[in-house]
Amino acid sequence: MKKALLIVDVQNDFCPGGALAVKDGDKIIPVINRIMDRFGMVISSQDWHPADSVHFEKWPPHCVAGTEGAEFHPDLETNKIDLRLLKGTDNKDDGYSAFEATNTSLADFLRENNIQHLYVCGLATDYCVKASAIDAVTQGFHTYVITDAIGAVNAQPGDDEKALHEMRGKGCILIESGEIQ
Ligand code: VGL
Ligand code: ZN
Repeated sequence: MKKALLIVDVQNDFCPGGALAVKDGDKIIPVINRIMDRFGMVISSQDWHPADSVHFEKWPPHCVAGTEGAEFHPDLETNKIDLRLLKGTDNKDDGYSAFEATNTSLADFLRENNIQHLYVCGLATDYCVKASAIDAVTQGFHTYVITDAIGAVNAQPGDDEKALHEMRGKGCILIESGEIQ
């Protein structure tokens, strides 16, 4: 069984002090650093928006391409990342899912590398983690969401629970980091 870890948007702007901060978003980073070695393949995604993106009609400006806010959080062990995906790069595109990355096709990459099991962690549970995990299931991958390595925007209270429920309903398997073989 070949498995990959997908680290969604662990970027400065989604961590405390950032433009669209997830509460305690940085607390998941030690968990992610600890589990990376259990995967033969580690893939990251980054929100990478142009400054004039229509996406900023819905959200405060965040993760503008090339800015400090779009960089990985400095605590993330980026030397272990094999593939860096960029998404939301078009000014008409929200790009919530890592499967919408514009520099590489994630689905093609996984198939070419014979990876059938995708483990998803990162930020944010109720947007990009959810969109990525649901796309993964829809594209036929066995998809796991690591519940102690994700964090939600929670624009409305309970959005995190709703997202977990939705992902499970679509066929994602919710697991904790300690359960990963
Ligand atoms: C995200 C809102 C807007 C995310 C990205 O990474 O979950 N959320 N852009
Ligand atoms: Zn965004």
